[in-house]
Amino acid sequence: MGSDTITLLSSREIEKMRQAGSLAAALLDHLEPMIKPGVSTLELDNEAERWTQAHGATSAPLGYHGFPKSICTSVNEVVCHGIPNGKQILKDGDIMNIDVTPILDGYHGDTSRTFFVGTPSARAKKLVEVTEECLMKGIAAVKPGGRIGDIGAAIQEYAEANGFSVVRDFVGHGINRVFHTAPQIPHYGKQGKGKRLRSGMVFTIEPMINEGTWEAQMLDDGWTAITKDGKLSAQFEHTLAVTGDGVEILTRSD
Ligand code: EYF
Ligand code: CO
Repeated sequence: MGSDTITLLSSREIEKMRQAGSLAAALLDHLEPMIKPGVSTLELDNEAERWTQAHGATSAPLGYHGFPKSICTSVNEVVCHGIPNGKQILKDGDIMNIDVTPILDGYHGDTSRTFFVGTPSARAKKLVEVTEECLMKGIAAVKPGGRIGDIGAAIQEYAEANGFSVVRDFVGHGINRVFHTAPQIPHYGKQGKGKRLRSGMVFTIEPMINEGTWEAQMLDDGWTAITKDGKLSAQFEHTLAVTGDGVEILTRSD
C-alpha cells in the first residue's frame, strides 16, 4: 500500500481505537497529580510504563525509530519529543507537555496535554489556554466532505490572532494499527485546500504553538525539537475519527 493511501476504518476498528484512546486519556489523568516541583521527568516515564503494562498495553514510543523512553516530556522551550531524564527536575512555573501513545490490542491511542508545574506566569497561562483552544477549533473544522486545509486554517487563524505562531515542522498524522500513516495534518494552511475528509478516517490533530517564532531546531540528541528563539512552546493532541456527520474524539477523558 502506498504511503499516501488513506485507510478508512470499519466501525469494529474504530471501537478498538476508542478503547486505546480511552486508555491514553486515562494515562494522562493518572500522571497529572504527579506533576509537581521536584519531580523528575524520568519518574513520570517510569510510572507511565508501569501503568501501561498493568493495563495490558505497551508504549508505542519506546524503541520507535530507536526512541529511548515510553513517553515524551517537553518542558518550556521544547516543542516536542523531549526525552525523560532523571536529571531534569520540574520547577515551579514550568510548563510541560506529556505525550503518550499506548498500544492496546494492536491499536494506538495518541494524546498529549500541556500541564502547569505549580503556578504559571500570565504569559505561559495564555499560551497554554490558546493552544488548547487551537486544538478544539481544529477539531470543530472536521466533517465529512470538508478538506484537510480547513483544520490548519482554523488553528492558524486563532493562534496568530492571539499573537502566537504555529510550528511547521511537525504535523498530525493518520493512526490505526500503525503509529504514523497518511494523511498528514498540517496545523496551518488554507480553508478549502487539501484532501477531502471522509467518514472512517482516523488521525491526530496536535498543534504546537509558540510564544515567538514558529521556527524549531533539533538538539544534538537527534530527538528533541526546541524553539529557535528559546521562547515557550505548548501542545495539545487528540486522536479523532471522522464520522457520518462530524467528528468523534477518541482520546477524550471521562
Ligand atoms: C526519526 C521520532 C522520530 N513521534 C511521534 C519518533 O506522539 C507522538 N506524536 O504525537 C510521537 C512520539 C514519538 C515519535 C516518539 C518517538 N517518535 C521523534 C523525533 C525524531 C524522530 O526522527
Ligand atoms: Co502524540
